[in-house]
Amino acid sequence: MKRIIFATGNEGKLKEIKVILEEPGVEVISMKEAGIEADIEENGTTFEENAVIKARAVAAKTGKIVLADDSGLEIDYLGGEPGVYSARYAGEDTPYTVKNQLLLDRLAGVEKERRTARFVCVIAAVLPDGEVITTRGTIEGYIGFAPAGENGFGYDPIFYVPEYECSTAQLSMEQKNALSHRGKALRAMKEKLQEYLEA
Ligand code: ITT
Repeated sequence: MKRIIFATGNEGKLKEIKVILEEPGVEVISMKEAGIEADIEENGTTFEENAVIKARAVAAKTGKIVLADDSGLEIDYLGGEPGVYSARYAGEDTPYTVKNQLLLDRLAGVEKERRTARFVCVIAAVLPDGEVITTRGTIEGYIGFAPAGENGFGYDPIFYVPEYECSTAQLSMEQKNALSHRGKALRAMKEKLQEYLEA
């Protein structure tokens, strides 16, 4: 059994990641499940930098392959905010009902055409020999006029996709994974790791 340690404390991400990466012979475990504690300071200025910081911090404590995800929501009307600060926007512990409403308020009166946004995800892998690989995925959409849906996590209730004209919180996990930033970045990573996973 190949075990991949995923350097994340975000349960919503972990659920999506397991569905995409796990297959017979490959198991994904969180750093908590691996018994690894790491206090990681995400002080990078890009998704790439932060993903590598997280994967390296955990890789330093194990000889196994470690993956990390750094992701966020870019809203064009707000100059790309909250971007790399998505988790910290309006305070790390502020509930997403509040964060989502704040963003909706900042877009009050803005018509649909100017509410364009995207989710971005960068996956970093640190291999046991120290080699670092990154992959990136995005999904284009727009900020809706009201939150909707109970699935997913974070900003999903306000992020709408033109493919379905509904929020990503209204999609099943399978539907979201097929289109999402994380799905795309993880599938690209899976391909790059194929050799390693088969070994
Ligand atoms: P880890 O660093 O422990 O993985 P985190 O939540 O702090 O967890 P990030 O620093 O990468 O992760 O922040 C990403 C934030 O972007 C996340 O907390 C959400 O607010 C938002 N986000 C990313 N992907 C999302 C998705 O698929 N749906 C909704 N919100 C998402």
